[in-house]
Amino acid sequence: FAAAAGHTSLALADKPLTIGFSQVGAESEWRTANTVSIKDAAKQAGVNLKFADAQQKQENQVKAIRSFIAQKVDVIAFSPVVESGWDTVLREAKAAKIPVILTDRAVNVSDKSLYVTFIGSDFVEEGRRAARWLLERAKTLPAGDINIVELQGTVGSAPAIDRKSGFEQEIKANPNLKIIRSQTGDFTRAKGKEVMEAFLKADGKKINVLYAHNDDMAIGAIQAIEEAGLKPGKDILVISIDGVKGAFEAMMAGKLNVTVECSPLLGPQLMSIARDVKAGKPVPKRITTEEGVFPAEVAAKEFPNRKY
Ligand code: GYE
Repeated sequence: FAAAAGHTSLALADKPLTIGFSQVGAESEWRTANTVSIKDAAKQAGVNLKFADAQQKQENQVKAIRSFIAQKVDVIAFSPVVESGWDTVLREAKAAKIPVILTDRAVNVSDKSLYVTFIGSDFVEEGRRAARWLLERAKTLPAGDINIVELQGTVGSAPAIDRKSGFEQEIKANPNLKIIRSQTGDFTRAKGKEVMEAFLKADGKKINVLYAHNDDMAIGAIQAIEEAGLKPGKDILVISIDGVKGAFEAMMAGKLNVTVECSPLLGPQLMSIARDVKAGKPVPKRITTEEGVFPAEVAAKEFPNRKY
């Protein structure tokens, strides 16, 4: 061992950064792409990544974070499934002097020093963008009420809360736009389909527009619309958020009208910020992802450029 001592100290100096990451789950195409991005970026950056999938359950995330604290990781990062209920475990991380980075979703804590930074999209703006597309489209529709049904994301999650409020703020500009039903589909295809079936049973032909908080729920709902003998994209306009490949395919098939982009490719940014945090460099408290809006008309042209 003595002979190897020199190597050992070198290895210690180069000790790779260890990040404990608690992921929400695998509920959507978005989430799968996000996980791939984080794992790939960690590999590329030589980061030792401890990855835990919480299967959409906050209690599993709390457990994962506690285990990262026990393992004394350098940095804890996580995408909080819901906004509230994080104070205790984040205080434990702070007491252990382990910095916390939020990715993708925000938390609602009174003490903002419980996390160093939040990297992710502006979900309120995404909701506004979805509504703005509809406000424009509404100008071409016959006069009278435009009945909207809404598929919300996971109850209590930042994207569900914010996408709802951004959309509602904006559609007020046209009093004919009315949300007649709104229910959660938990960001999954299966639930999106199930809830849309219930909407169709209740209101059938009255429904003019579906606003889904993510593409997966929209894709599930499209199936329900077709099974009900209606044409998604025509009889019922379909608006969603994320911009995953499945959404572009649905647009090219004429079944989805628009998707508002929300990028899951947060891995590289997370690795470089984690390094800065570990090195004691100051980082911005909020890092907002830049994204666009893709209506069906540009889907075929944009499809080859899509990375998720
Ligand atoms: O829109 C949805 C996913 O938090 C932005 O979570 C993310 C959302 C995304 O399941 O597809």
